[in-house]
Amino acid sequence: MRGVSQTKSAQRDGGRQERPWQRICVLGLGYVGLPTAAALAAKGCNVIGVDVDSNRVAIIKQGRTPITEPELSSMVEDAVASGRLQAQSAVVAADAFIVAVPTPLKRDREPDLRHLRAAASEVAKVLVPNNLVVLESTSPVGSTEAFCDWLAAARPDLSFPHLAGAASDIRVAYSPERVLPGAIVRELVENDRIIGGITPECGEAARSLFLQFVHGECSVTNARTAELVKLTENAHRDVNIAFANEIALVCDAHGVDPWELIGLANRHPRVSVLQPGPGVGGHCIAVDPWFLVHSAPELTPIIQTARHVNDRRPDWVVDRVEAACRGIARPDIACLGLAYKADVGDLRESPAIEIVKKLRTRITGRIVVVEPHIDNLPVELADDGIDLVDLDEALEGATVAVLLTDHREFLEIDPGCLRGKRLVDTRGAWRGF
Ligand code: SAJ
Repeated sequence: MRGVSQTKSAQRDGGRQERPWQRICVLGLGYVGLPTAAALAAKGCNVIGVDVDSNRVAIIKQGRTPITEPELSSMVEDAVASGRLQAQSAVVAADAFIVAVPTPLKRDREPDLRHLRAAASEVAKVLVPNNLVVLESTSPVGSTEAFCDWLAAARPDLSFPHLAGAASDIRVAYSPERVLPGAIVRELVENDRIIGGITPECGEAARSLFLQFVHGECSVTNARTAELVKLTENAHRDVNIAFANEIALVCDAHGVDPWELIGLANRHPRVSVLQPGPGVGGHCIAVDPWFLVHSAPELTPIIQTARHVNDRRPDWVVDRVEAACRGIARPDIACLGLAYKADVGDLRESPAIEIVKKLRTRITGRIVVVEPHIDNLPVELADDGIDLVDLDEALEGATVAVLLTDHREFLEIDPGCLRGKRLVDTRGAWRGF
């Protein structure tokens, strides 16, 4: 493994001198690909953003963004208006390709690499010598080498680094995204980056590409290490959240407030417990640890247990709501928050959705949802006779209020509005009410 660490300005200057990346094709215009494309366009690159979703392409072509994320809409608007970001559905020839397509799980929790394969087949059609291809999608260890194999099979006329080494026609590297939804634009620029080259030359080429807009340090290593770093980061967070959730169960059994307890434990100089909650959502932390488990089931008991601990949280919340409803013939339940975490509108893998669905099957009464970041409920809830209402309406009639997401709006609720209601607080925000 190689590690490179330089001063930030030296990195950036070095990057510029090494290799100019003028025309860049970004495959996948989602939470990672679109901000990356816009950031490169803002630095003067000509960026072709490609997505298989024609709706998404049409929205971006108008200078709008299909993703709600601070600062992103003005960035995309400027990039499209300047002509430096062009959205389309076909992959075209470029100096460098950035692949940021989804890598979901199959039903049996096996990593589903079909979007990566499709990207390889499209990129292979337009490759020319000296091109650079960088994978950003969170992927199982060995995926970048597999990607090289797919490219090489499609283009026997070109040489690839996993076989030809430093002399290869094409450079291939892996550089995982690390951005936090809710702060993507800032973190894309400020965070340190890990860059794993198939060869050291591939790593350096990719580093010079990212130094066009990254202010954080760019550390170069090999592709396998970079793939495993990404999976380790998210599994680490999942395990630590599971620890907090487990401690919360113990607190409950002893009649102790878990948030007070964690606050006090964290005053120890070497303790940093995370926060318990209704479960782990989002498209990353609830998914990526399975990539590690799938590759080494016998070696990962802690990671697997953490996943199960976090996955059981929604049932625990439903039990708590049921207990709160005891003695009320037809409770009016206000569920506050549907997004997977505070101040975003992202509902993917949100435990709040599972909780509301289970409440519907277990409790006879009215259930309303407040989610300030969406205009319509997901079909699965709307079909279940659940209404999306505003905060005032929800609290007015509610006998039971359940806090599922700690959005700013809910933290600012006047305690008087909750008086007389039975409260289930899964985020520790209404303590003392
Ligand atoms: N959560 C808790 N307790 C906590 C922290 C989080 O219950 O103390 C819950 C949240 O409510 C949410 C889930 O965990 O449901 C995940 O939220 P998050 O804010 O921890 O992470 P994500 O999924 O939004 O973003 C993560 C980040 N990874 C790490 O912090 C290691 C981000 O940097 C990654 O880029 C992102 O995954 C990704 O795309 O992989």
